[in-house]
Amino acid sequence: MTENRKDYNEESIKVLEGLEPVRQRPGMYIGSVDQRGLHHLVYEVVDNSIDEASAGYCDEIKVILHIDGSVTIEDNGRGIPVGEHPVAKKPTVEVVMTTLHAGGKFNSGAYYASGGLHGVGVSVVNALSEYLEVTVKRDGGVYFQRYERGVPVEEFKKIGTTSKTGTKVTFKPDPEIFETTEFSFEILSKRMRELAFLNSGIRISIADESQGKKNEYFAEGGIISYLKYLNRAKALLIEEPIYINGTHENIMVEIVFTYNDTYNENIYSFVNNIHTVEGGTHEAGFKASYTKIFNSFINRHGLLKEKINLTGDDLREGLSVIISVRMNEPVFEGQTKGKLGSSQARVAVETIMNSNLPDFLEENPHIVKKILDKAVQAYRAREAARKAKEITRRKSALEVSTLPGKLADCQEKDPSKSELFIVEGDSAGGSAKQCRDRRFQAILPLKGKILNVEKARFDKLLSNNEIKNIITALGTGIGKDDFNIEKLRYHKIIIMTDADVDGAHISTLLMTFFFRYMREIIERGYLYVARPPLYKVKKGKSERYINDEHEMQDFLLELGLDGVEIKNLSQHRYNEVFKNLMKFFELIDVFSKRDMPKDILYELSLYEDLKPQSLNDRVFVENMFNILRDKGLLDVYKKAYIDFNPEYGRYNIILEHDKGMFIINTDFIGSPEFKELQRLSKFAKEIGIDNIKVTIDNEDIVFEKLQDLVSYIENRAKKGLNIQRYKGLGEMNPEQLWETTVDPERRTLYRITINDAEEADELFSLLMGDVVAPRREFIETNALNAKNIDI
Ligand code: 0RA
Repeated sequence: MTENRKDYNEESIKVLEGLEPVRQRPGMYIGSVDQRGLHHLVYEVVDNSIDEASAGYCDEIKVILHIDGSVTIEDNGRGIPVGEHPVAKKPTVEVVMTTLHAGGKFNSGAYYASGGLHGVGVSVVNALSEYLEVTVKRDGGVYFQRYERGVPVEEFKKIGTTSKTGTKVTFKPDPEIFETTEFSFEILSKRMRELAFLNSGIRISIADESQGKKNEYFAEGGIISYLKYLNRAKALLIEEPIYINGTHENIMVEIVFTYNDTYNENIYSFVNNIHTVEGGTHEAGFKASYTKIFNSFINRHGLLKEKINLTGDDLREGLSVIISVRMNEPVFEGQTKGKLGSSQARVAVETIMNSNLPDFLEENPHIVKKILDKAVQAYRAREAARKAKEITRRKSALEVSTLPGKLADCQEKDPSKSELFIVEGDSAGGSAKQCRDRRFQAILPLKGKILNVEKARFDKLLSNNEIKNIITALGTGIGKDDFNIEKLRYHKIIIMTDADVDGAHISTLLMTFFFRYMREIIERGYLYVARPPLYKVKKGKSERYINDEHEMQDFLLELGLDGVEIKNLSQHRYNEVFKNLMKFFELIDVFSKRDMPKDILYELSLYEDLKPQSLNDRVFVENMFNILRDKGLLDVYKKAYIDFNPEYGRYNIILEHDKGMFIINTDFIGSPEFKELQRLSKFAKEIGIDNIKVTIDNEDIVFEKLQDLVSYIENRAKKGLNIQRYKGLGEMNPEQLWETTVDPERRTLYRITINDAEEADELFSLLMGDVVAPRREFIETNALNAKNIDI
């Protein structure tokens, strides 16, 4: 990858322009300001670390999601150059962080190929962050700078000494810019796994501090092991995947493929580590050359006795392939920029295929035989289906095309104003029919489980009644030649199932169906899942539906605080103060589960003015140490002492116990988690730390400890309360179903993305496939958080 490398140093980073345009038109730089754009911020920084790894200088990348919504990306690469930039006369780190395109990536020649959908550099991340902090270890020093909304708020400076190298970036996306600022551990994990497979030899970990979750990825076999991973739940026709690679006109091509026993083709393609969901020139090149090479091989050797013409579709039935291309300045097209447009990639893929695959086929006749057997089977099935379809076509030409009897259609004819609910079960379907607004809402009930689309070939799928009903209701037709999105009768298709395992199964199955056979419906954003309320709560005679955990907390607090009077807190503060106190103690609990001492955390969070810089001052640290000791909080430790750490030039408190140690240092005091504790502790100070006087239902009570009061209020709410985890749609009468799930004004819908559907598809193979081990593993790892199955 580095054949064209020039020396890369301060000089090769060019200064272009300031960051204001980025904040003014963020979409131009990161695509969008929704969840997608938000996650791209992380990818942008990680891609820089991956570049370091590709250049051979980095083998470890850590991603940490923090409690305040910030994220840290740390690598052990060379570190951003810390010297003065020769042109800008400023520290190079500051130039890299505050200047557009200063990463050197647009300076062709320095990096051979770099990642990042937009390849815009970390400065864009900086511009779009409420704050960003960078720590660089390089040239024997530790350097630090902080920025807010892209502007430095302090000098770039050396804060310590070290023999290590690397870059650590922590940033918090700006809520003024992004529609949502909540990172998804799952989405990021999936990407990190993908990156670990695409760049073998790098150890990539991702942790979520607030949930105490952690994943680690490391793959030695590159895309070969990725292909095996993707097919782990499937029976393979060819045990050892076929791997082809080469370089053509400066474009690196890697291809690996195998066959499984399903009837689908699965093509995963990448350009510079970016998953091209919509395919493009590299996929087209693969398909064209694959068909051509096989057909000329068959002809040359006279392999097929009958004169049949195998199409690409026949040859690719059951094919599972990964195509990875690396090139300079790829061009992306399509609705979501997920399609490669560069024509050179097509040529490169075809060239590499032509110079490798024919030889492989010559040398491996037994593999060729397996592939041809499968393709001939596909051919025969396709011929049979074509004949059957011709008959049904002729028949339906005579009949008026009739909508399924079970469909309760709407009056509206304009698809953009019409909705279709696909409802699990006849009884919920009945309720939905009663409560809907028939002017624009149509209902289609489904009976029980629909067909396993994974294991069905196209013709069998079409003979299934439930599937047939869906297809006719939608009006689009199905299959390569017949599907027409312009004929779609509803632009909102809403899957509505029970919140139990069966319901999850059915919605997974439906998503898989749409993903495989009507992908465009998902791409256009027409597919949704209904979100019925999570809980039904009853107190006395009143009943209420609750949509999420937040609403539940609000409701419990409202009940718990009813009839309570707190002496030194004014009434209008009750709700906010208690909400934050509940968070405060929850957070301490989370910490303590990770072996941090509850009582010390509590004490430290109340300590005035405790900042990382406080640790510069030996006297300050000694005072703090003495307070902890005098309160008896250090008694449980085998050894407790103050130590000096040169990396930050600061004093640390080290507490040793039998199993390990707890260290109060810069990393801990400066962590977003500790800062959040400090923020929340203000509410504790507002109400009082101890001996809190309270009147409850006209009775005076003194709570010695704050935590006791908070738990008391929490438990008080739950008395006499009937909380029912809401399971079936059938538990609601039509009126309730309308209020909670069907009424556009009050319901919550979740729009399915291609990513969701792809995951559903994968999950589906795991649950339905023939291979037992991964299914067992899946069920075991998910048994603990089974509630997540409720979609
Ligand atoms: C500019 C130049 C060099 C490396 C980097 C930036 C760099 C950026 C990031 C962002 C996250 N991790 C990073 N690691 C490196 C090249 C340095 C050299 O030539 O020594």
